[in-house]
Amino acid sequence: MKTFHNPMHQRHAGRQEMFRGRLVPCHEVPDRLDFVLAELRRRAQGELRVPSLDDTRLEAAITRVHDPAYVRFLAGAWDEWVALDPANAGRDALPSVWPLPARHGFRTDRLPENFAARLGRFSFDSGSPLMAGTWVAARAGAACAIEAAQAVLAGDRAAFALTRPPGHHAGPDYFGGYCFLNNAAIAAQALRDGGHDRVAVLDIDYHHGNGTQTIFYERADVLTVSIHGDPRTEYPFFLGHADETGAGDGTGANLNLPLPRGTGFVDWCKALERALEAVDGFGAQALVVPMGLDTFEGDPISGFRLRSGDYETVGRMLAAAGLPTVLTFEGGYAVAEVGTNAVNLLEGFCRAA
Ligand code: OKP
Ligand code: ZN
Repeated sequence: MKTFHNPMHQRHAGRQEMFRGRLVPCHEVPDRLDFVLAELRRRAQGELRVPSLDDTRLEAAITRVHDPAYVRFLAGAWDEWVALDPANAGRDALPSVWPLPARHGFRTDRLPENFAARLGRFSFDSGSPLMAGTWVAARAGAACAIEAAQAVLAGDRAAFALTRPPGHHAGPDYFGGYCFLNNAAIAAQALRDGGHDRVAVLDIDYHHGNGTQTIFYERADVLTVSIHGDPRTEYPFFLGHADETGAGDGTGANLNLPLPRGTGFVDWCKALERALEAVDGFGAQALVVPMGLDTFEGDPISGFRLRSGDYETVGRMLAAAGLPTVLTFEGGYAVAEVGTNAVNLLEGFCRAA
């Protein structure tokens, strides 16, 4: 399996995120990706590629799922932040004020001039520091997702987009949950645009993929399925509930399988079987898997209990769907084990493919 990775990811290295009233060191660190890369090399798994997509095509693919005003904001955000105060060059930008659309009925087309206000307008939490290298890293990550989709469109059975920052929390016009561009959604759309009429996204990260769900919520051509910690107690709280099944044309094309904190592999697997049945029932021609490894028992911010060996089984089960598959790297914060777990999954997939 080809792995597309972005060396630019290193330039996104947030210092601190807001957690329970304090600024704490970021969990989403560059080492995560480098440990996966090292393990891929150590086990000689697949072929490593750096994307070479040109800017025009990249921009076009990104704006297929993200609002152009949001993309413009991200592209200029760091310069605006530093222009507020030269001392900001040594600090990350963290949002601190958010619009409340339901209560205020605010007009999404009226953008505040104030940068702090726009930072809130285009985000949903304070866990995602934006820094000098964020945009270049996020763009290079999206390029990996697009090239992975292109490899699959060209006939590869599967491809892996080894990206940072992650993507599945990023919505049409907002960042949050460490995510800026929704790599999985961009890949799914690239597969649609490349000729697959029906595409499924099966999100196996511990956290609900709220951004991906929202992007495709009213569409009949992309099924979104997610297995995750129950949002009644787990981040991102406001989406990911079992009764969210899609709307409009997309009615019936969203499936959430929330599980309680503490769930182990046996019950998690049952949910994966249900998810795969839904993918099959939908008649998907291609599959995108936002691949979070934060379901691991040793993950510092999550609550499921999968073990390292289980990921091989997960890979086999995903491959058994028999579909051209793009996998995108999402969560997984047990840094020392994330490489083993990721490559176990990829090897399981390759063995069963
Ligand atoms: C990203 B991914 C809120 C921070 C809460 C955010 C977790 C993001 C997980 N201030 N934690 O799905 O692995
Ligand atoms: Zn996660």
